[in-house]
Amino acid sequence: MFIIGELINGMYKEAGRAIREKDKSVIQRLAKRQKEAGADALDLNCGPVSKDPVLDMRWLIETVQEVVDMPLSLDSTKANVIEEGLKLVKNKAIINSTSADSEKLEILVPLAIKYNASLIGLTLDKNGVPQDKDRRLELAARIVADCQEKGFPVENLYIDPVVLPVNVAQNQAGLVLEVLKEFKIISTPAPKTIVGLSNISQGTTKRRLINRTFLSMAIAADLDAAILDPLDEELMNTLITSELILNKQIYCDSYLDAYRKR
Ligand code: THG
Repeated sequence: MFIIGELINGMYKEAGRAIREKDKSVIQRLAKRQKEAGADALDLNCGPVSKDPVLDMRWLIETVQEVVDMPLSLDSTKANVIEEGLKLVKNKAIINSTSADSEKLEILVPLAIKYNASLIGLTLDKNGVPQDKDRRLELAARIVADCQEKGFPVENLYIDPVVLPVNVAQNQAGLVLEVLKEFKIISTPAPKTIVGLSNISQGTTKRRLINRTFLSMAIAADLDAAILDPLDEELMNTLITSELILNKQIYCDSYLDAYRKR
């Protein structure tokens, strides 16, 4: 499982304040702690209320790169924020994200090629997030076809079915688990799959329990990557144990410690 740490996001109170006040130490601590906890990459998101997202994204990238050297996921709905960010990323970049809209694909697929970045494609368009599997598959196929046409390697494409909170869209979680497997038969080679895990529990009172239960099920549905909170220790233990049970890690009595020491 490729783990993208979600904590540097203006949606969080602590990170939001640090971004507004340009408080480097808070962001740098979040970067180092997520890496130590097992993150393979860090998601950077200025948050919904950023007044100058280009400036904030540049500041986040530079601040994080002073203390860690790892792939960075540039999380913004604005293509120009991603484009300006890509110029600064030293390690690998992940574009988070494009939708299935042609205006987005026309800009972001060529940028992914130019910067040798990975690309996350959300199965949504101007009409919003589809509520059924067929429409999600159709939008995923549109993104895959566009990448193939433009010469972007589909192995570097992550399809995201867009996870909705279980308290407002309870029937969607099961559909997302099913469609994760179906994305794999769109093309050969297949695209990879990813979810924003914490979406599933937003607004609920049992957030961590819901997150780790859903993650375990998604791993059983062959999920390749997740944006999640790597500081949630029970979540990380569930992730490692799920991979063990699916024979993706070798069993020993101390498998949790062995995984962490890799
Ligand atoms: N797919 C992709 N990218 C994504 C998402 C996705 N990026 C953003 C998001 N979804 C994943 N990251 C988060 C980060 C925080 C929360 C949820 C998902 C979250 N935050 C608390 C809340 O809103 O309740 C903040 C509260 C606090 O201050 O503690 O839940 O799906 N490609």
